[in-house]
Amino acid sequence: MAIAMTPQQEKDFDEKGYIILEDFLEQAELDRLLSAIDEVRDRVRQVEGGGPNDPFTIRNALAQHEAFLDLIDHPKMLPLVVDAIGWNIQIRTTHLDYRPPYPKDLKPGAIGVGDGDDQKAGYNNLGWHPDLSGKELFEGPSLDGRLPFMEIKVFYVFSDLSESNSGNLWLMPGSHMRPLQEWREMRGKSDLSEAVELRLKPGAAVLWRTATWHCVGPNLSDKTRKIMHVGYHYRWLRPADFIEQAPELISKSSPIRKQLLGALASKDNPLGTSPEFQPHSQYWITKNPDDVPLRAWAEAQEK
Ligand SMILES: O=C(O)CCC(=O)C(=O)O
Repeated sequence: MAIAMTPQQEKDFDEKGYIILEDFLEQAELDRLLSAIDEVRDRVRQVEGGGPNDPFTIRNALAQHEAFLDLIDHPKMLPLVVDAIGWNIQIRTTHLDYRPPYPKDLKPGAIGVGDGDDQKAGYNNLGWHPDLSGKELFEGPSLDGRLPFMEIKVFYVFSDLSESNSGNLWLMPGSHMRPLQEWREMRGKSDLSEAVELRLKPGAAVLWRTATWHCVGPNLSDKTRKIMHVGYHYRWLRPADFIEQAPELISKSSPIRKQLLGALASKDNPLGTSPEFQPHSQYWITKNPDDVPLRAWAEAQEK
C-alpha cells in the first residue's frame, strides 16, 4: 500500500519511469541550497582551480554541506522514495552538477550522442544511457534483456531549466522496459522523436527509475545549471561514492539517516554472531531491527 504516491504517480513511475513534482522545494530551502552551492563552488575553485565559467561535478555531495545532506531524508520526499523502492535502502550516490553557460564559440554536440566539443571541454554531456548499464556494471545477460530494477534517483532542480537548451535532463519515457540491446543499437544516433526534454523551474524535483534512458542537453542559456541527483539503492548493493561515510557524520545522524548513510546501528560484528564459520552480512537479512529503522517508520506511515 502506498504511503504517499497517488495512483497517477504510481502509474507514471511504472509506465513512464518518472514522476515530476513541480514546486517541490520551499523558497527558503532553495535559497539555502543555492547559497550552499556557492560556498562549495568557492571551495572547489580553491582546491581544484578553474575559472568562474568552468563546469564541475561533485560526488558524495552530501558530505560537502548540511543543506545537501538534508535532501537525503527530506520529509516530503522520503515517503515517495519508500513507495518507489521500499525501506531496505541506502544512498548510492549524491551528485551535484554546476554548469555555466557555454562559451559562445563552443559548438554543442548532438543531444544524446555525447561526443561533441562540449563533452571534450568537460561539460559531462553524457549520451543516452540507463544507469548501471556500462560494461563493468550490468551488461551481463538478464532473462528478457532488460535491466533489473535496482535503484532510483531524485533529480532536484535549483536553477531555472524551464527553457529549452539550458542543460536540461532528457528522458525517454518507458525506456526502462526496453531491452538494453535497443539502447546499444541506438548509440551514436540521436532519435529525439519519443524523448522528453524536462523544462523545469527552480524547486522542482523528479523521482525517476535510473534504468530510464537519459541524457543532458547543452547549456546555451545565460544561466548556470545547478542540479543534484540523490540516488537510492538496496542495502545489499555497494554505494558508488563512498565505502563508509565519515564517523563524525554518522554519529551526529538520526537513526534513519544512519541507515541511509550505509551505517549499522548495532556495534556487533556486521557479519553476525558467528563471523568465523557462519558469516552473515547484516546488510542482507537484517537481524537487528535498529539497523533498518526505515522499516518501522514505513509500517507506521501505512496505518
Ligand atoms: O547531470 C545530470 O542531470 C545527469 C547525469 C547522468 O546522466 C548520470 O548521472 O547518470
